[in-house]
Amino acid sequence: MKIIQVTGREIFDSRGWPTLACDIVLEDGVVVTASVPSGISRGSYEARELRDGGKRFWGQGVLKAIENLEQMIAPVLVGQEPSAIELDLRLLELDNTPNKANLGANAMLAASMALYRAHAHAEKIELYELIAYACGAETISMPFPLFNVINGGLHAQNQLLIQEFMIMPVGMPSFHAAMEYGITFFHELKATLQRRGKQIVYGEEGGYAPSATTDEEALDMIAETLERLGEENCMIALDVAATRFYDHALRRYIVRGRKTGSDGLISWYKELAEEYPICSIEDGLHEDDWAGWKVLTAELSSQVQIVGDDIFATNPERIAEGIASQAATAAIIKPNQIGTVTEALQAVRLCKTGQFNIIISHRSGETTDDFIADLSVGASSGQIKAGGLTRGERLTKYNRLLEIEEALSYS
Ligand code: 2PG
Ligand code: MG
Repeated sequence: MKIIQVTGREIFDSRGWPTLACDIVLEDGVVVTASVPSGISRGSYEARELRDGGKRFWGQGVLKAIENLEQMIAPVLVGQEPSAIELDLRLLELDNTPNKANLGANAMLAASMALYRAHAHAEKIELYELIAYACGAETISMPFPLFNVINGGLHAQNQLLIQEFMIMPVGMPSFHAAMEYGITFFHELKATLQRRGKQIVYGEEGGYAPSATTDEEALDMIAETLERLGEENCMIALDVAATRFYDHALRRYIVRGRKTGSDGLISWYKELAEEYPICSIEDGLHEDDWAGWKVLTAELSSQVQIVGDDIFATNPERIAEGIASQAATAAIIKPNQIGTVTEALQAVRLCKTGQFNIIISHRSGETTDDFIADLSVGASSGQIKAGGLTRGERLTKYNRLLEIEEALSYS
């Protein structure tokens, strides 16, 4: 089943910015499609997303990336069997840069995701089965979801420092049950917000974005809702996204107008973990603060999962360093931070060998592509964060997980 055509298309993401879709046409006439997301709170170690520059869409167009896809990537793929890993490796050779600066990580990832879909189709298997095979895994499992219920930081127009307040239903018998809890919580949280006179506003990732004067106020509203629903079934997870408020010139974090070092933030996290049922803290410190990360992990990891996002950027080399130096206990995996699905799977395998937990993650600018749902099942990642419980581009990932769980229950 050979590839007969590869084309790209400029589409628009959940924030109304251009992004890229790739269509691969196979010999049997089937067309598989994939589209790539884009983040706002991006780390500096992420692979390079190619944007056009110039005036059109304030420089954000992706026509150059499409040109690369059609003029440089397509000739490598057309006429070949859609063997995803092999072709991803060919694309890496073709790009031949450490950060995808030649072809563009967006052009490469669109092709890579579409290749995985084409490969699964050619083998007549599900995408998550192909991913499990590519991970060398014999079994698969459904992930625990981290639902983003309150948005702050760069994802909302409010005063909250912390970017994502998430809930993680635990001890649930199934993904369906976790989803039922999440949805119920989300509607109950709306009632809590309304009772406190908050306007119902949504953030970039489909959680609420209330005006709250402190992060503790947001946590109180979540805790109050948890109490009503039975808190023994649910924990709180945070993505602080601290890279954003680190001032490199001052070498200090700027927290509500006050300067602090990593020690100040670590003490704050300890207090929060005492006060609230927090099970996970992502990007508690900035992407270069390796010394601080080691202290954070030493002091808090017995109680809380310490998750690296910007610091690792789904880069196997950086994750290996994180494992070796005990700078965290978990890594976020976002395929567009590294540029190909095959490298994201390498990162997954590395985490497993090094006993790091894994959270497969969406981006704030998303499309309706549900690839990461299959990725989380095939890679048996254990955890996934795909945003809040409104907005189609978020729900499509959760709904695909419901579909997979149902299919697995019949097999
Ligand atoms: C994050 C992500 C996704 P963004 O920091 O984890 O939630 O945000 O896509 O804006 O980088
Ligand atoms: Mg993050």
